[in-house]
Amino acid sequence: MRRPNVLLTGTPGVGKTTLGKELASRAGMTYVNVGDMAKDGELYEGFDEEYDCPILDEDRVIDELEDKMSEGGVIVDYHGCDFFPERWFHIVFVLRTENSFLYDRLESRGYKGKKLQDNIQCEIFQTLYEEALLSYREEIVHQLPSNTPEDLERNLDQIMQWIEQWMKDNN
Ligand code: DAT
Repeated sequence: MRRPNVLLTGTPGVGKTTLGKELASRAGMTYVNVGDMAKDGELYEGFDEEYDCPILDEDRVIDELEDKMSEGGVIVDYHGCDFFPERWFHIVFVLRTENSFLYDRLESRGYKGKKLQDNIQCEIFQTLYEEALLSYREEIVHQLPSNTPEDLERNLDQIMQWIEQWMKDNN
């Protein structure tokens, strides 16, 4: 049975991991956290002093994921989306969180100063939504509110329905 590949993107803290793991368990799909994968495999090509974070080696990430992606049924979670091959994804969800919620989540994650401000600005300027629109066909890019546990449940239900429909249409 063929299954779709789903991309979950958005500013750090919007809830990609929470949604992605639960979705994978409900749909029987594979969850891939690109940040964790890069950390485990040291898939970096330097360190960004300004943003205080390692620089992802995008080519190696793509090489490592290619086989898995071609099988289908993968949920990819990353706070960037412009370097993945467009053909990988059947649907793209950009999670969105209001500032006050996001601020609290990032602060409790230990972010402060410039790092905290940069991430809040990233959400205000809808950077990831625009990146997704530039990288994928507009018809497959959807924004989802991710403020409350009720939003999470609604998003899970909606995406599950979409996956089931996709499987009916494609098998
Ligand atoms: P991300 O993977 O986008 O960085 P996360 O899944 O780690 O985000 O979530 C960040 C924090 O916010 C974490 O403490 C769980 C919480 N959270 C996620 N989705 C939520 C929602 N819909 N409502 C309330 N809290 C949520």
